Amino acid sequence: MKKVLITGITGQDGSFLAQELVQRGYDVVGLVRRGSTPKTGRLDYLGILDKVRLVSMELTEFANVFSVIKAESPDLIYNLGAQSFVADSFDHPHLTSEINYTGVLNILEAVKVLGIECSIYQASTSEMYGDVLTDPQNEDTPFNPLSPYAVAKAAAHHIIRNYRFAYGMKTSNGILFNHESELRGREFVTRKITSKLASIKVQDGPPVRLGNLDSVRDWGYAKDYIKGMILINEASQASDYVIATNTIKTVREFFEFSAIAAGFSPVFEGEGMDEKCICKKTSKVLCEVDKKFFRPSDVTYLRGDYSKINQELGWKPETAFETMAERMVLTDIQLVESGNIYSF
Ligand code: NAP
Ligand code: G4F
Repeated sequence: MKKVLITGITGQDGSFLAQELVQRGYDVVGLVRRGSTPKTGRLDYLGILDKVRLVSMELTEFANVFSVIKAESPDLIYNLGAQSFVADSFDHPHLTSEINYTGVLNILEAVKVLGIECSIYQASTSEMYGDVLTDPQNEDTPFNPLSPYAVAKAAAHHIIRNYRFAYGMKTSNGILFNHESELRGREFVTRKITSKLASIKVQDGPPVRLGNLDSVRDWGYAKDYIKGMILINEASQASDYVIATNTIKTVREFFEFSAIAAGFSPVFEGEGMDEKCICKKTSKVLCEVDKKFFRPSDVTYLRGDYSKINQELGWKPETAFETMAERMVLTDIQLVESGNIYSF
């Protein structure tokens, strides 16, 4: 039985990946950092908390990373642990760099020094393309990052390639475009929208306050992307691959689809900071613009070309945008209605 180490197992991708690997019969070890409360809500929700082994590990502590990798001697590592919220990286650039870059270097050095034969997958990101230099973006598109998060991830991307070329290590980058789900963190715009629409619907909650409604993303469904990660880490040759849908929507469109799925009749009116979304049936204000949610510099357009992974490894997206938005909002309505408070 192959042993897999997953950093970031408590997050959206880590829990879906653990679920998929448990179903496929792997020995799954999840690395978690201590907090004042357990953060295993997603693993619990998926019913796999008792099917994985959790080990304490802080990515920024080299000695800790080294001893855990030495003790576990894994066949595969998925490095999904990160300070993953772009907006937060402007307030915590040092911390973001320590976790998102130095943490990766810690794993690479530990595996190199220990001489362990293992495949390493790094969670790279479309944010590295920043102010995009081609459309769509693929593996050859130069990076032009616009946040401390993206700068740290770009450095991590390069060090993963460097250890592949310099030491022949089996290290791959998955350059994933935004992917969402019912397990997405509530600070990201999609889940913020679906969870707040659910509270408007069920509890007559306040309008959703958002930043740039014109921002464009290539949004896919997280469970589809997990399958791509596994294909990358298990491929015979290490390489770098874009995972995306090659379709785009604005934040405004995501809001509209979700509001319709929740049973509202959304109409946007006004412009700029005065733009609002009203429900035609009830005249209730569903969304307002708030300058607090604009970033010092923002990535306003992303669209990924996934031809390489499609041709070489046979991956393609399976879930339509509308299906994903509907699934998210209906799950959030059900969570609010049942008073079921999971810690995610
Ligand atoms: P997420 O839900 O925010 O999960 C992040 C995980 O990293 C959590 O388990 C978190 O643990 C852990 N973590 C944070 N700091 C850590 C540290 N210092 N030491 C150990 N673990 C730490 O993120 P996600 O959406 O699943 O994304 C997974 C990865 O893919 C991230 O690296 C992200 O940057 C990258 N990515 C995501 C997307 C996307 O659209 N979702 C796209 C491209 C790339 P706690 O539970 O303790 O906070
Ligand atoms: O949902 P977001 O916070 O995701 P963002 O910044 O694209 O980052 C996510 O995807 C990356 C892949 O490209 C990952 F690497 C990263 O870890 C993370 O998973 O914001 C999406 C867009 C931005 O342009 C933002 O300015 O939505 C815009 N937006 C508008 N109003 C908002 C809001 N974003 C958030 N979080 N909250 C708002 O109220």
